[in-house]
Amino acid sequence: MKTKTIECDILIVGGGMAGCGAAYEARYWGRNLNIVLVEKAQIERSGAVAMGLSAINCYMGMRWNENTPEDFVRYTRNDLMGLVREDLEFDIARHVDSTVHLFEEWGLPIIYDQQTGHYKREGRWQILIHGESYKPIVAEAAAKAVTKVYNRIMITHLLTDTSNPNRIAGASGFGVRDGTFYLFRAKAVIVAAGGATHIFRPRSVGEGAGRTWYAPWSTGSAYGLLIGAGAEMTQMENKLVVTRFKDGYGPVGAWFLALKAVATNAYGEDYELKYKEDQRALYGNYVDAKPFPTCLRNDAMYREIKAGRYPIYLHTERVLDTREKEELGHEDFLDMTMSQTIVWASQNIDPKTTPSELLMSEPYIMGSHATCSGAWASGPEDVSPKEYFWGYNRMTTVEGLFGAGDTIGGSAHKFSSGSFTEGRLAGKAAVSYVMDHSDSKPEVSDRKGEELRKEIFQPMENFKLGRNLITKGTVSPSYLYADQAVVRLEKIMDEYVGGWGSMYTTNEILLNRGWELLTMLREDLAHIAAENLHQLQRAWELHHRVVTAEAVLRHTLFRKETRWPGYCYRADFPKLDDDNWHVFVNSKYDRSTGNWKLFKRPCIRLVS
Ligand code: SFD
Ligand code: AMP
Repeated sequence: MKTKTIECDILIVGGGMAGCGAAYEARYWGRNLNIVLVEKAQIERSGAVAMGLSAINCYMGMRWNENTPEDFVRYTRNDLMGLVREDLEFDIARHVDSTVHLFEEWGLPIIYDQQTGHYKREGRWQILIHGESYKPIVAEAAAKAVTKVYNRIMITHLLTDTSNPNRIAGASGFGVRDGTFYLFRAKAVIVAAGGATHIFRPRSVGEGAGRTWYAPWSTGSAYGLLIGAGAEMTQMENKLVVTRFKDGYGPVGAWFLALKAVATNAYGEDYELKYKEDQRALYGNYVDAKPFPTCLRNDAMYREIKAGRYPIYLHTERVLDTREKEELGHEDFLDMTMSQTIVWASQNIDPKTTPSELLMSEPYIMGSHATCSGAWASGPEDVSPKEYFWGYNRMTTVEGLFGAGDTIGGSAHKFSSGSFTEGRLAGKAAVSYVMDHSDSKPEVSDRKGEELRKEIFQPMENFKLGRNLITKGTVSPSYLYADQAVVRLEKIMDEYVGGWGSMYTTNEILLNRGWELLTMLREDLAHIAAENLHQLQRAWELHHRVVTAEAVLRHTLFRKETRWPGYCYRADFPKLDDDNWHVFVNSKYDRSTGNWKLFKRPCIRLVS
């Protein structure tokens, strides 16, 4: 196996929406810098937008006076039950329109409202696009901006400086096609490696194994890499559960907002606001927010399901009454979630005549949808209070280490456009950082490089030695495969940390037992075997998923209240408790001892 060492000024890990934004903007400000982007897949079709999207869910429309950044802060604050970093939300909102205008300039077809001449709205914040080719269009701009794109290289570890363990120095990884070991040395690193699926057991198992709403290749690298480098994390307990079309996981936004479809219980009753007063008793006046918060909509559905009044139906058949609407409904899935169209075809569902079942998904870990897990980052200097500002926008608590998109916590509802925008903000700040520190060059020791090389390829060694002990099949006395271990992880998280199999419910005793089981799984990771490079990639994705899961569990244990019903219920603390928990839950992992430290950070209101 060859070794390659790459020197650069700025290293971008992950070429999804945020990574592409970082690449574009870093080049704009850092004309002469050596900017490198590393992607485990192929940026033209990588990340959550690989399949395309049918809407851009974050657009203010400021040129038409549709919304202000302050409006957006109020919306996200209400939707997240009071807890968002208002400085980060505001910063996204004030810049996101310019991002969308760039997309249009680069060739993304955005749909116009013929009467107003504005972009056609799906909802207050969402606009409609013909988005099958969204990712290739965005990726082209990023590829033109950077010095070089390294496709098909999986980053496994972030590396810190030999003399300052809290200063980033680069990253290591391997070529998933040729097995080359890579050592990237960089003055600043921007992690944009997406969210996490398959932490919790998906609803689709067996014949549908692997199907999830969020991309199965969102493997928690953003969190696994950052936590391993000692970065402070926030809101990892803010798991996201989304209401989706059953089996195909088709999104619901276009149906509720653009097509104005209604969901009912099995007996035809519109249940969404039915439990408002019961919810108020537990969760306070957040129930009065408009729109009704995402987690409370889930909670209402959950109550119907618990009462046995399901299936829940989305009445597509009541709204597809014109050719235009029918096209919109079909294009929604053909652009973004083809599996739903396939489910319709294979289950004899014609949406014009038959309603579709809705169901709540398994939990995901993300920083860009109706949730805000991720790294604790500095905000912009002109907006952030001193508690939220330490020099460079979107820099984590590790010097020179930046993040964007799903990587960054505290700022929900970024979606694709906001993630690209946050990448731009991080890219610009990383250029400042490199220029301000032009005389310092972080170092990674050669010994460290050699140790990493051995560690990264160990699963292949495990396979080579251990396979001789197998007489039949895949059950080995000395190793386990990544796909066996991921099923074990999903089972632990589902049963102890509030997955769909436990009705999203957990308590302290369950969580403590879950921790014991997770610790045993962590010990067994030393015995993962990889038969080939593809399996080696699965092995490292698993590592990142397990670290992410540990953070989720520790955070869930620490927050002694139910803040987001419909996402997770602490049965031992069933109420929302603003007196004690109107705060961010943050954590720091100590890589030398393996201990987690959890603590509170203030949630400061900036917009009235
Ligand atoms: O409605 C490594 N999203 C939607 N956003 C919208 O704006 N409109 C919609 O209509 C959306 N819908 C939707 C969405 C997503 C999905 C899957 C569906 C439907 C079916 C959300 C956005 O897609 C999401 O917010 C952004 O994409 C987040 O951006 P970012 O950059 O944080 O994540 P990414 O795009 O997945 O990119 C991550 C990249 O990192 C790579 N990577 N590379 C090297 N080494 C490693 N170790 C790596 N680990 C990961 C990945 O390959 C990827 O390229 S709706 O349903 O909500
Ligand atoms: P989804 O398709 O569920 O990912 O949602 C796409 C967008 O529509 C997101 O911005 C959601 O917050 C929003 N959305 C979805 N359903 C509703 C609803 N019933 N009411 C208000 N907003 C919604």
